[in-house]
Amino acid sequence: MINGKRVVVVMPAFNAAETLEATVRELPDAVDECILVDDQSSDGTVEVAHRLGLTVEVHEINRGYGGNQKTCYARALAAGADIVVMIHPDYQYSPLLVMSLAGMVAYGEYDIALGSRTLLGGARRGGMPFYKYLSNRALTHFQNLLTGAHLSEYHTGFRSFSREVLETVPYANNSEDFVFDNQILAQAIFAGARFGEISCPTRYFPEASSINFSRSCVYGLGVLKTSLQFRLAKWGWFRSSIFQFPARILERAAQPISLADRR
Ligand SMILES: Nc1nc2c(ncn2[C@@H]2O[C@H](COP(=O)(O)OP(=O)(O)O)[C@@H](O)[C@H]2O)c(=O)[nH]1
Ligand SMILES: [Mg+2]
Repeated sequence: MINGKRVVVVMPAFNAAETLEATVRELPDAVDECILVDDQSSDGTVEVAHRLGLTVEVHEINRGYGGNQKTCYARALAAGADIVVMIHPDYQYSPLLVMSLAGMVAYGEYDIALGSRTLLGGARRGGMPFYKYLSNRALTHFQNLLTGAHLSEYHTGFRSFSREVLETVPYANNSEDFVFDNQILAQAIFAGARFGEISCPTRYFPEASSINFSRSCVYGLGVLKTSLQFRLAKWGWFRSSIFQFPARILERAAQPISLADRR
């Protein structure tokens, strides 16, 4: 609990048996519930999760990282979350900062808070490969131009959301693949959500990073497409399925006001 709000941590997991315990052990006591969704891991992720006392949900088929997050958010909302914090179970991000991210939303200042690896320059220090760093910076710059937001990065796997954001954005329409991460941020910007950021150390080691060069390229192209879709939707020229909002949001999306003002 923080400020009377129920904090639920969600972990989209795929072969995280080696790193899960280290991640969970650093979760602050104030976290109310931790839900792990397993996407048909072939290692002992599910057994470790049960042993650590997490709430566990197992996909019957491998759906992908985006499909995994869809289940994570649906389960967190069903579990009564006021604040949902996603952190990867690969110990790449710092669980010690979970309540910092949650607090930025729980006290009402922001609708979404991101743990940024590029703010204050931690990404390269943490071992992010140079090509990932370069594409992160280039894609972020491009997205900032097209969305008008000024985020330091769009690609972190460490985020907190208010319940209202997750009930507002049509994330079920998003990709089942990695670009889900990018689409949900674009949707939130479209809806006028208020974004906050903190710096977050990152750790790159073999178990923390499985996305190879070709999958990164597919992701990068998806990011470009998402940004263009955002711009077209914003101009009212073409609204792709990921920007199919209820009419009340569309009317107000024209003005950059916060979700909090929309009640
Ligand atoms: N559901 C699902 N998740 C995946 C898959 N591959 C990776 N992940 C998860 O996606 C997240 C990001 O992938 P990761 O390899 O750590 O990427 P990187 O750290 O950005 O290089 C991790 O939490 C993985 O567990 C997959 O095929 N399916
Ligand atoms: Mg990782």
